[in-house]
Amino acid sequence: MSSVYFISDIHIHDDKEKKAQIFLRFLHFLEEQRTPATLILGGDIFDLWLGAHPYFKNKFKTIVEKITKLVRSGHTIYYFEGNHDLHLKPFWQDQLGVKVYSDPEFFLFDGVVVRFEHGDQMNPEDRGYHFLRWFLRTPPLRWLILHLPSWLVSAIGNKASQMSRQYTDGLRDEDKIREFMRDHVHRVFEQRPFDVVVHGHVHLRDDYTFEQDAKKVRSFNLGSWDHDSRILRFEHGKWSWLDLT
Ligand SMILES: [Mn+2]
Repeated sequence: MSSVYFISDIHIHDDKEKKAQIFLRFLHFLEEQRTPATLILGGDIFDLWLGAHPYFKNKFKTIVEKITKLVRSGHTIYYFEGNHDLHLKPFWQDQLGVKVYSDPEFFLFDGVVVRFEHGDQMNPEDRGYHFLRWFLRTPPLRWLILHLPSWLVSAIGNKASQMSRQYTDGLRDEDKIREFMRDHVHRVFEQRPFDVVVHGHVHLRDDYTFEQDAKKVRSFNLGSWDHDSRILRFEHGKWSWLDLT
């Protein structure tokens, strides 16, 4: 099968910043490949994207145009909602043809069972966030986010995004993050096994191999684009990091 690429947590603020340019260069590289690829956008690609508002479509116009071209030329793109980009279906799925997920999903790539999730449900102690996640996805809130005027949504969203960042920065005990991340992986493996699990959200790049139920399992965290720009690639049965920095 063709190559599969996993990207998350770029946190793009606008089309012109360096991270956005690197991402666009990568999308351009995909466009030039002879065989269509599979691209998994793992959430928090944008620092803020809510619903289908023209505000976001205009702000990230060049990226949207590039993704539209990729879908039209046969590439498969999946978008997992993060905690900075949500209620994506009306625009990203219904208009652009990108399949949107808001929960973990299983894929079969070259006979390898891969579980993907954004990763915002990995920390069981994070009860406040789990409530917020549920609340933001209830029908009334969904309706509000989709129908409030763009300026109001972006104002509220920017504030929420700031708070979320302060929260993430405040929690930089890397050993602790690694611990709850790996605990989570063992726990979900018991619910439904896989060969590889890929996640993002905690901004801590990780490549962890373990054995469970006599099976060798691998877990990747995609890290963030704060210091470098890496993409995880699955090609010809092998996993590797692609450094775009
Ligand atoms: Mn996140």
